[in-house]
Amino acid sequence: MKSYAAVDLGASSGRVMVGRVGPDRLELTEAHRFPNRPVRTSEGLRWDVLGLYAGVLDGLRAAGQVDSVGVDSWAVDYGLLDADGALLGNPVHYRDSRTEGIAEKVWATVPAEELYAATGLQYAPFNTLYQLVAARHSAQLAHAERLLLIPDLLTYWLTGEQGTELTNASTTQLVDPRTRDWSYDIASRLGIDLRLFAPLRHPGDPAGLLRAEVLEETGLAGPVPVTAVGSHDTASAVAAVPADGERFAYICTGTWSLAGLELDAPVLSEESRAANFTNELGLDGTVRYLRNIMGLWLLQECVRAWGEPELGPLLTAAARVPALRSVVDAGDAAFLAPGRMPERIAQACRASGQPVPASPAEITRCILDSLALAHRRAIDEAQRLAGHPVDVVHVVGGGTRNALLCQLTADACGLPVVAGPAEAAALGNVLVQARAHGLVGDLGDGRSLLTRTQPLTRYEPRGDAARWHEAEARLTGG
Ligand code: ADP
Ligand code: LRH
Repeated sequence: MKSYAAVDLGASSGRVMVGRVGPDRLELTEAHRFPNRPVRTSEGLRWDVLGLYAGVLDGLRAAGQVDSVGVDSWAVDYGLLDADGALLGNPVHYRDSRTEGIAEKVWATVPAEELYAATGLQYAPFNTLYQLVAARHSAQLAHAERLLLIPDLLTYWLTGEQGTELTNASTTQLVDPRTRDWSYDIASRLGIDLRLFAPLRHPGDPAGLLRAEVLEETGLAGPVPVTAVGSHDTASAVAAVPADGERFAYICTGTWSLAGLELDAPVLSEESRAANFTNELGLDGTVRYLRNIMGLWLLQECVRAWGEPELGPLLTAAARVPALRSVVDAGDAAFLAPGRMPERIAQACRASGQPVPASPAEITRCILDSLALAHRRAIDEAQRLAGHPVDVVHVVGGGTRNALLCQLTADACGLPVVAGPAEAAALGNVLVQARAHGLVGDLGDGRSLLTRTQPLTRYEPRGDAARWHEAEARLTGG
């Protein structure tokens, strides 16, 4: 058996997981989990990246001796380094308001249609491209010699080596999904200097060795290699979807719901742009064709506002609330910013003339019904736009621990849901490391290993399609 440490930083928590891999065996244990709490400073919303790095070091110490380490995290955000390699400021959080109104400025130079045709990325205000345009006149960017995406920044701190891992680079909106290389034309028209980025590296590439200080701090015996993985957490999570064949859809449910398909080539049609589907790059030449849905962020923010009650009793109470009384558009970017979430959800229900949920149980039910409805729309539309029909929906990520959400998703989609693994991103991270060291084969081999070794739960649709159709019509006016 070989051991791999998967550092997986989600927007709500970071964890260091240990994957033990051997012939027909794959076991995952949690070495350390720590909260990821953004901080609002006088400058705006920032990631506490040093706190996260400290959590990573604690996690590696708890993990014990491993054969390699891989790092993945949420997408799009970055740290800037000066000429000495020192971090310039705290990385800006993608929910920070600095990108408001920036897209219109970008589209005046490169029309939205052209941008989509060149990069395949859905419009999201926080795509790195918009962040860089928003920061254009900042002193930090003026002094920056290097931009490292968050997992690449942590890898740099662990190893001293710099690179830009491709799956996460594809979320910058500066990569062409056909060539899987930088989109030089888009960058130059927007005045973005691609020399800021370190050379591209690919999942499976070596990313250096743990530095001597890191070995000392974690108690590990060197040399310990760091291996580039699908460093976008969603790339790692999709690599760990325990699917058989091609006729499947997936939903990565955590802070976000990322719902869509795995394809061989991007879909760059105007219809696809209008439907706001993205084409992110995955392992082995695959494309993640998906839509971002607000996800369990809606619930996380309500739970924060309610003083952090336990999820179990809240979900039990929500299951008793009548279904589909009120739904909101869980794809609406109006829910992106933090704060006052229960009021904002109630207000959206009031504005659309639906009953206004009041108690935590009612609001939770409204969120889960709305997420299931958004899952249904994304999966229906993805199949149509890509001409790629599916028979099953795989749900992975923290939301698989929410049985009500999984059942509602099966009901809404009218398809069986196979839920699990909950720690898909960490498993995808481990599988890429194991593969780089010759222990597992291609994407399909990894998936079949997961099917054989990980506990999965199946939810059958309960056949109330008309009710979901009616609820959808409430939102679309159709
Ligand atoms: P991220 O990687 O974006 O931080 P995760 O994949 O860790 O997100 O998922 C976090 C979400 O999982 C939480 O917001 C919560 O709604 C859900 N979750 C976690 N544990 C449980 C649980 N025991 N029961 C129900 N839901 C849970
Ligand atoms: C999920 C995720 C998602 C991105 C968002 C910024 O953690 O990486 O795929 O769109 O964060």
